[in-house]
Amino acid sequence: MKLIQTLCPFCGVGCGLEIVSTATTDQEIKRDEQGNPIWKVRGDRQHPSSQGMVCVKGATVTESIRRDRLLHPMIRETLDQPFRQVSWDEALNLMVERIQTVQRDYGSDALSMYGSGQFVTEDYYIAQKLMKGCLGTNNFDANSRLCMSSAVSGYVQSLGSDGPPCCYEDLELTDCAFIVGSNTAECHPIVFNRFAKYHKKNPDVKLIVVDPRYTPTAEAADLHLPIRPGTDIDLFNGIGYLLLRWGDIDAVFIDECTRNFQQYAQLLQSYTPEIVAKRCGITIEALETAARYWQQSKRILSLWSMGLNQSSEGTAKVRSLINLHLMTGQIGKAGCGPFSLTGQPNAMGGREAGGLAHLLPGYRFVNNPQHRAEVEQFWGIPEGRISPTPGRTVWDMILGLEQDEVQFLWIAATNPAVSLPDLERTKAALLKSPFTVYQEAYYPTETSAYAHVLLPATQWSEKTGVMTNSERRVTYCPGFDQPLGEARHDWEIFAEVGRRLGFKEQFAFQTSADVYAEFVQLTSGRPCDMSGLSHDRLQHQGPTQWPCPAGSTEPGRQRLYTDNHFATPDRRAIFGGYHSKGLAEPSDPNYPYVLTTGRLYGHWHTLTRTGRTNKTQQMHPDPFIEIHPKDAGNLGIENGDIVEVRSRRGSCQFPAKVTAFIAPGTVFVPMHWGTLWASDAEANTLTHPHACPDSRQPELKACAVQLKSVISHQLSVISQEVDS
Ligand SMILES: Nc1nc2c(c(=O)[nH]1)N[C@H]1C(S)=C(S)[C@@H](COP(=O)(O)OP(=O)(O)OC[C@H]3O[C@@H](n4cnc5c(=O)[nH]c(N)nc54)[C@H](O)[C@@H]3O)O[C@H]1N2
Ligand SMILES: Nc1nc2c(c(=O)[nH]1)N[C@H]1C(S)=C(S)[C@@H](COP(=O)(O)OP(=O)(O)OC[C@H]3O[C@@H](n4cnc5c(=O)[nH]c(N)nc54)[C@H](O)[C@@H]3O)O[C@H]1N2
Ligand code: SF4
Ligand SMILES: [Mo]
Repeated sequence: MKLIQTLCPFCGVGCGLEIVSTATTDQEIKRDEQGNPIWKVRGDRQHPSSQGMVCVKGATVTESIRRDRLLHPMIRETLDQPFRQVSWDEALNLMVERIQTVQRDYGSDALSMYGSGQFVTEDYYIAQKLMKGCLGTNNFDANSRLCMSSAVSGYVQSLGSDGPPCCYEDLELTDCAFIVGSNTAECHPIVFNRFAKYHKKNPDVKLIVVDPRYTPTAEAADLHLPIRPGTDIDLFNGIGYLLLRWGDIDAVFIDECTRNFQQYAQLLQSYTPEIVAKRCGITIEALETAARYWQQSKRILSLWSMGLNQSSEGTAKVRSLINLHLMTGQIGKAGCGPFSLTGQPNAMGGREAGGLAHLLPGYRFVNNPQHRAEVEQFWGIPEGRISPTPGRTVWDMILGLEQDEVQFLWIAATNPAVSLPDLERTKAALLKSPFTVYQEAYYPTETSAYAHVLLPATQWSEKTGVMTNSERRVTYCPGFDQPLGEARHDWEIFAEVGRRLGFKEQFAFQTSADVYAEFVQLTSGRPCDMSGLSHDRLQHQGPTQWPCPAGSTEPGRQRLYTDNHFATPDRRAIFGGYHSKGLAEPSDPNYPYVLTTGRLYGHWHTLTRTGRTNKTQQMHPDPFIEIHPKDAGNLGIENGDIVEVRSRRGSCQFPAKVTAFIAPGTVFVPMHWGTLWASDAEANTLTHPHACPDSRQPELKACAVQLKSVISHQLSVISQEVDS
């Protein structure tokens, strides 16, 4: 029996999987009609993060991984031509020539790369070494910009460094989980299961869920606060006000371990329960109950994700939540702390490896001269090669295409023609791109229509690398299946282009273990120190949390800041008090509803895998819009009617799901369906790109829309009957 231990390639929970084949020889492996091996998947009981549990996505992952794959490099001169298959040599030569021409004629900043939290750490490291180190432009950004960047900037500004301080064991040690803007039950199911089991067994343990929707997560809550979208800062400040008034603060911790409390306390004065309850659209009693849970809990664990991060004031929201932990001393101890749940399987690894336009490996920053000098020296590149200015965020790349400033765009492991905001504008910009390379596992995706060059990439199961999950745990993921067609590993493609551009020494790697070995050296002495890790150690010791410095015999550290020393220069955490500016695009009489967008349990993002998996496709076959019965009644909309939803940027049509699970005045649309899977149902046709000034993360969670019933359900049933 062949047994492979690896990590689930879907969400940031990072569950351990065991891939099992009962065959003893290659000939005996069971295969489907296309001759692809059929693997059995089960949870890995030895993986400390998931302890043998998996959700439907992990359990069914192998069904889709060999369907509709991109097999060969393809090129075309213009987007209206068909692709023609070419050799790797021809595709790479074309790219290298083009990079050199663009550099000569426009400068390095006309080059941009847009990557993904679905890279392994080795892919990330090589991609940004190529762009930032060798080509001298910081224009490397990742889809984590749409996902985690507010958590990063919130942690950095409040605690001095990125890095979630908590671990999953805290889920089973807390007195109260405060879940904000996270549908954990559907999006981080195994994190949710670990807490839910413990919650059920311990009636004194509380769960507060803050979400404008009554989600499956909210269903399990002792207290659900269905706040108006975008009012989280008011809520946090309202809780802070009450804790301060009741005297339930940790004065010693505040005094010895923090800065700026006085300003924060001053700011809280205007957050009386009356004002806060009104702004948030909840009752004073509900607000007070939430504050009581905070008051009575010795250990309170906040969990958040996109409901806070995807906001034009995402950093302020994250910091306002961290303030509550600082004022109560609820950090650096078992069972408590501000715990950001990462979205993608290796968005954490991306942060470590310098995978955003303002970062360098080892939690360094491009605008820090010392950080640049350290990295330049280590890479053996001339002093001053790394630019001191943060590169283009992904939205800046779109603007750069509009203004002819981006001349070469390289997209890998993400599907921006579905997932970026203001999709009509995004698509128009992509259409205008003089040269786009798209490095993908599948064909087609919505983005392949905008590519001049398609490069076939291997994906999970075929490539070896490491990924870090939300609790800072690093897992070795071996390649256990043959690459399909001519697909190559992402990091190998980046390295090959680097060598062809003349950087032979910088990209002289033989294996991904070599890449990892180089990368971890750059983390030495940094907050995310992984210098003690290697592929070999991870294979033998199993999944390990960082920090894990070289020479240390510790098996990795569970929690950060246990000594109450933070990563700021004076080692104190910093209160950052904010008044909310509200939504970037609030509703108004013309666009009277707030649209929010998000995810469903069985589907993953743009459906490249879960759309090709029977079980998940059957779970959620079609897009829909959730509307509260009151709103539906006012508009004459009934369940199943086709509703036209219009924002200032475009319109879509969805079947209505009339449900009290959404707050009145708010509507919800899943983000999953692009043009290949449904017509006129792309959530991002409606969304806008206004972003947080600090994290530059767009407000994908709220825009103003109008609704109109276009086809009544009754009529559509009749017309279907007539048709047949
Ligand atoms: N099944 C599944 N799981 C996934 C993914 C997937 O595609 N499918 N993707 C992964 C990725 S990359 C990510 S980033 C995570 C995302 O994980 P989550 O953030 O949990 O998922 P979302 O559904 O995007 O949004 C969460 C909730 O935010 C709420 N919300 C909207 N506006 C506000 C607000 O103003 N305040 C508050 N408090 N809440 C608000 C929404 O109603 C929604 O229920 O999931 C990961 N896991
Ligand atoms: N309206 C709205 N929009 C959103 C969000 C939202 O909540 N609402 N959420 C945002 C967030 S948090 C995220 S993370 C993004 C996600 O958005 P995307 O990144 O666009 O979504 P995915 O479908 O995960 O795209 C990943 C692509 O990589 C390919 N792939 C998988 N593995 C590999 C590999 O190893 N190598 C290569 N080269 N390709 C690979 C897959 O086939 C797929 O096409 O969406 C964002 N957009
Ligand atoms: S919870 Fe996330 S990591 Fe775990 S099996 Fe499900 S999708 Fe995979
Ligand atoms: Mo994400």
